[in-house]
Amino acid sequence: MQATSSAINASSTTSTQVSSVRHNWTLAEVNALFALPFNDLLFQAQTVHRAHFTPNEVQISTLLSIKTGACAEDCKYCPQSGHYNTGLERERLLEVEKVLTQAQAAKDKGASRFCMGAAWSNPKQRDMPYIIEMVRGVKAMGLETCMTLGMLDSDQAKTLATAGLDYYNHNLDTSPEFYGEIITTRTYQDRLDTLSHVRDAGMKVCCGGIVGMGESANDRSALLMQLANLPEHPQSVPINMLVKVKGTPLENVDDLDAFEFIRTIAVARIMLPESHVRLSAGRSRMNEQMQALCFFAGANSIFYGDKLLTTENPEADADMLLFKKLGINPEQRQDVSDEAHELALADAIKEQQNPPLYHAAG
Ligand code: SAM
Ligand code: DTB
Ligand code: SF4
Repeated sequence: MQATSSAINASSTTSTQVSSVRHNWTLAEVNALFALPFNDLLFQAQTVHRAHFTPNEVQISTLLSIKTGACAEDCKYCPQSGHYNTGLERERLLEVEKVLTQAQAAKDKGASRFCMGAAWSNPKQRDMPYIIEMVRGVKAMGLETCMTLGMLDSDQAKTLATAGLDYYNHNLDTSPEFYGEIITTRTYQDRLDTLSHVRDAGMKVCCGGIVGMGESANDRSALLMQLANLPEHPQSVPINMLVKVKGTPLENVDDLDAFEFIRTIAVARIMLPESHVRLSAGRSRMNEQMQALCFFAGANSIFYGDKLLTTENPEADADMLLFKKLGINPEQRQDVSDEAHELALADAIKEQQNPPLYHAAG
């Protein structure tokens, strides 16, 4: 990609200017950042990063699939969609006790946040008591909690917030223009509505997307523009590289150029200066040097543990070794202490003394 004259203007903008939190990005401005010479872009991203975060710290989250496969949605990238035959073994909602055992193992391995994901379009009311027990139990262990359960209505968002859920993950996935090529069973607006329920309920938002799905460079810019122009920047922004799974419609899509991926991280860092940018799915196919460049470009969060939801992730030991080589330290959890959370914690500790719930429904 060649540097254009507008890109040169973006390059000469001072880091103070580019690092302010803005919600009025234009596509031309985002494209100009992407078009910067690689070193100029990475230098700018690293400068913004250092203005907002402790350098050499990376937040680590561990994922668990609490309900696997047979999803009603038709997301073309997803091994869990019931529309495609990926040979994935379906699993009903896990028992609360099993989830807590996994959370403890993640904590023992050093994770500060535990993210629970379900292959649902949206949670059903009958599932909510179990979900709430999971949030309370994981919180009581001193871990931050995150869930991704599909669309939420405003009551469900409030219920989860009251139970003490810290983060809700719901991705925009791609640009509004490319979205219809990837998902037909729910709209972009449905996603924006869920995000607004999550924000209104007072939870932190984890929202990002996937690249490498055959989208154009303009689509990547438009996705970042959507994220940065939300009423509040998501506190956490996962940038996933498509994991190509056999049986999904995207299994044979062309690889995205590695530099284009690193540029996407850098532009995200500049546009979302106060957000944690997560180097998310796809790390298993990235070598150490590529991951190191992503950290230099401003990624400061990863999924940690040898499995994402259903696909592989680097071994935890390999990640710790990489951190050691790079002088990176895992970020300590940021303490959240509001009244609702304190109450949830006390409740959870009390409920730990009662027998756990077992779930029969799917
Ligand atoms: N079912 C819920 C939903 O979609 O809202 C939550 C779980 S879903 C698996 C969470 C996110 O995982 C998706 O929005 C997508 O961004 C990401 N994801 C799923 N399959 C992926 C793949 N093959 N490669 C990269 N990211 C993927
Ligand atoms: C996100 O943005 N990426 C994670 C998490 N949020 C839930 C999921 C990645 C899933 C990759 C495919 C799989 O393992 O099933
Ligand atoms: Fe279902 Fe989520 Fe996969 Fe889409 S991404 S098919 S909603 S599990």
